[in-house]
Amino acid sequence: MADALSLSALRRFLEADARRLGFSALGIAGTAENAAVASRLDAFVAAGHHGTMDWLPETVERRRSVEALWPEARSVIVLGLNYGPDEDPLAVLERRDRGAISVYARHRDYHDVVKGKLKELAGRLVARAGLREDGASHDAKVFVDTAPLMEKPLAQAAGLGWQGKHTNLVSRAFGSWLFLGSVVTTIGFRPDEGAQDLCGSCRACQDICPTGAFPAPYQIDARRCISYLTIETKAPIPRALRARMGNRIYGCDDCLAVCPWNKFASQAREAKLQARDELRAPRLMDLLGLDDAAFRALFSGSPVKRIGRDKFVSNCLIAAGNSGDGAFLGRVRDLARDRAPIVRAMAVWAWGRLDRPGALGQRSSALAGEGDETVQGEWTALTEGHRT
Ligand code: B12
Ligand code: SF4
Ligand code: SF4
Repeated sequence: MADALSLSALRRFLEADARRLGFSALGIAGTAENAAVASRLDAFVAAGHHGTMDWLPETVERRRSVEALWPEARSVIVLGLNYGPDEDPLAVLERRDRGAISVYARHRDYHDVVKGKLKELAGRLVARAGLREDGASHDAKVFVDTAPLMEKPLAQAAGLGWQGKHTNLVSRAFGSWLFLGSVVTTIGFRPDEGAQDLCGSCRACQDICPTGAFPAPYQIDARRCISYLTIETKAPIPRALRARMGNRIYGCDDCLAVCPWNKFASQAREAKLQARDELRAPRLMDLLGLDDAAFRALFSGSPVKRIGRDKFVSNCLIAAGNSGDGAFLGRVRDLARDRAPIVRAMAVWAWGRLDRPGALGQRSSALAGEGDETVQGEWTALTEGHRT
């Protein structure tokens, strides 16, 4: 096993290598369970705040601590990659003929970008680390987002920042714009000092949330978060929340963007995280016309591709319904005959918002030929006055 001196030399090597790879921040956390964090995870799940993300409760035991996930692990190297935007991400919300795609999805999928860097870092680290006490080689596993790991509490323990009242990690140097990734390893690095909460009396993120997704500061009810509604859930978006979504068609950045700590943020330097111009403020009319092939081509390499054309177009229909712009009517009416029920359902809702008398005029004949319960429900809701 590496001795104390070689551990500090290894840490210097690690930091230099992380900088070379373009990481913006690095810290080290231990692997033991933090009882407060674990009990808050339990409370989140018990309250049902995960909605349809069943993978969260299913992995609670492993998620609680790194020890539970991988007993041989001795430390967690937490890395942050700055994805600071080069323009005000909220400006597009005023342009009702456009769709707002959240900053994290305007470029290459960060999972691929961060994972590639983590693998390189971990491979080189293990190669330099020498042997463990039992003569075996050291080992390292890399995680970004999808593994059962509480990345934000780990990042806070590693000193990268604190979990703000919007529940994401806030960094003094990069504001809200850090992607997180971890290298979990059998190497026993000394953990860093955790970061202090610097939210103070601020509540800007709490006040701006369009859908009221924060039942209390530091707690999120994912079922009300536009990020969950537009990306994670396959269930139809509750009618009461649709009108509040405005033109947000993939994710949401409002609570992140208003954080005053962003004044210290800088633009992303990583070339793969530069916004693609066509994803900054795409025309809703064009997006509503996407078929499967055109959707896959437009979002090749982007995280948006993951939700598929039908869910994406259904999100765009909500934005069209919220636009108040009759120019969308023709396309919305066409989509009310789409092959995908989720698209037909949101087209009926958008039609009702843009031209209720016209939609009501089609209701009986459309219902007679409609076999899907969700779509039937949308036609029925038109007459019940559930228009929001
Ligand atoms: C599930 C998930 C979601 C869900 C739920 C969000 C959430 N806050 O949990 C949804 C789909 C809504 C979501 C949305 C987004 N996500 Co997300 N998501 C995750 C994921 C996979 C798991 C998070 C988790 O464990 N949630 C469960 C709850 C229990 O965890 P928690 O928020 O940490 O809960 C803590 C607080 O509630 C707090 N708490 C509770 N009560 C109290 C009381 C007090 C007094 C205090 C101090 C604290 C406190 O303690 C809990 C434990 O630490 C992580 C990746 C990962 N593996 O960690 C990415 C991750 C959190 N997401 C990320 C991003 C970028 C986003 C979005 C910005 C994307 C977008 N633009 O649309 C939004 C932001 C929405 C928001 N305000 O959180 C990044 C955040 C990076 C960062 N700097 O923090 C992560 C880390 C992915 C990554 N690898 O970079 N996400
Ligand atoms: S991402 Fe948007 S909807 Fe979700 S909590 Fe933040 S402000 Fe609210
Ligand atoms: S907006 Fe204010 S309350 Fe919210 S995370 Fe930032 S500093 Fe904390």
